[in-house]
Amino acid sequence: MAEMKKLLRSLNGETLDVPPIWMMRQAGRYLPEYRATREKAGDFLSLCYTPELAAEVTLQPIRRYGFDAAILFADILLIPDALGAEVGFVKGEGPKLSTVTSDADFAKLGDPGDIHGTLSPVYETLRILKRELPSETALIGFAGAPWTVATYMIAGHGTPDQGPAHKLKDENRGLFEQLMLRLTAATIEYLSAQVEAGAEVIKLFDSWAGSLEGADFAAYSLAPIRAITRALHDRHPGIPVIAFPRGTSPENYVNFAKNSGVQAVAIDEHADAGWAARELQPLVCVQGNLAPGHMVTGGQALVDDVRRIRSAFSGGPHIFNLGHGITPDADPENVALMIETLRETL
Ligand code: 1CP
Repeated sequence: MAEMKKLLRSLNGETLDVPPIWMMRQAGRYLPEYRATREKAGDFLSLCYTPELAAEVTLQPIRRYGFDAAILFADILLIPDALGAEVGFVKGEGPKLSTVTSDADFAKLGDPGDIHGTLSPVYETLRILKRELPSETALIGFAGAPWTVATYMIAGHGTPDQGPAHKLKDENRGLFEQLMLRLTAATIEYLSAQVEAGAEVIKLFDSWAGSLEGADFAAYSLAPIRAITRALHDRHPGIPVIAFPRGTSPENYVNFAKNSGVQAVAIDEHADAGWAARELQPLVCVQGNLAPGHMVTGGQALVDDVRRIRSAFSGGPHIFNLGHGITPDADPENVALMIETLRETL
C-alpha cells in the first residue's frame, strides 16, 4: 500500500517529527506566476470558473515549494454567486455583492440543490488536480463558514467589524437565521460535490468568527460548522475537516475543539502556541500559527519563530501554517526560508 500522505496522517491524530506544511492563500498575488495567469484570465471570477487556469494557479505553489497540500483555487463568495446574488471583484477594492437585508432580497435567492450548474467548473478543477498533483500532495477543498459568507451577503462588501450582519442578526433574527440555514444547506451540497470530485480534506473558513461572542459564537459559528461536518461525515465517512474560527477567544476555541466534530482547528497568530498545545492538541490536530508578517520581513526573526512553533507543537498532531493568509507584499524567498527551516533536522 502506498504510504499515507503526511497531511492525512496528522489529521488522523499522528504526531510527526516534521509536520506537514501548507499556507493559506498560497496561490496568490505575491507570486509573479499567479499575477501572469490572473492577467490572462481577465477578471477574478473568470479565473475561478476556468478549470484549466484555476488548476494551474493551484499547482504553482506546489511546483515552486513542494507544499504537503494543495488548496483548490476558488473563493468563499462562489456560494453567494451560485445562489443568485450578484458578485463582482473590483480591482483594489475587493468584493462587491448585491445585499440581503429584506424578505424580498432573500426570496430572490436560489435553492441549495440548484447551485451545481454554476459551480460545476470548480468540480472540474478538482478532477484536473487529482490527476496532476504529485502522489504525496493532499488536495484540500474548501468553503466559507455560513457566518463569514453571510457577513459579505448582508453588507455587500468586506467590513472591519461585521456591523451590518450583527445589525440584521439583532433586529431581524428570523431573516438572519433563514439566511444562515440556506447557506448551511448550500455549503453541505457544495462540499459534498467537492469530495466526490476528489477533495481529500475539507477546510471551513470562519474568518470573521472573532466578532461573535458568547451564545452567538455557539449558535452561528460552532453550530453550523458542526451541522456541515456531520452531514459530510454521514455522506463521506472518514473525510477530515479543518475549521478556522479566526480570532475567537481561548474559551471558544476549546468549546469548538470539543464540540464541533472537526479533526483539526486552525488558530490565528494571536493564539498562544504553548496554550494551544496544552488545551487544544489533546482534543484535535492543531493548524497554525506563524504570523503572516514574517513572509514580508523574513530574516532571523522568521527562522526563530518557525522553530518556536514547531517545538511548541512537537508533542501532538500539528499542521504547520500561517495564522492567516499570506499578503500580496510578501517576498517569495521568505516562504522558501520558512519551509527550509521547518524541514531542517533538529
Ligand atoms: O485579484 C485577485 O487576484 C484577488 C485576490 C483573491 C485571491 C487570490 C481573492 C479575492 N480570493 C482569492 C483566492 C482565495 N480566497 C482562496 C484560494 C486558495 C488559496 O488559499 O490559495 C481561498 C481559500 C480564499 C478564501 C477567502 N476569500 C476568505 C477566507 C480566508 C481568509 O483570508 O480569511 C475570504 C474572507 C475571502 C473573501 C475575499 N476574496 C478575495 C478577497 C480580497 C477577499 C477578502 C475581502 C475582505 O478583505 O473582506
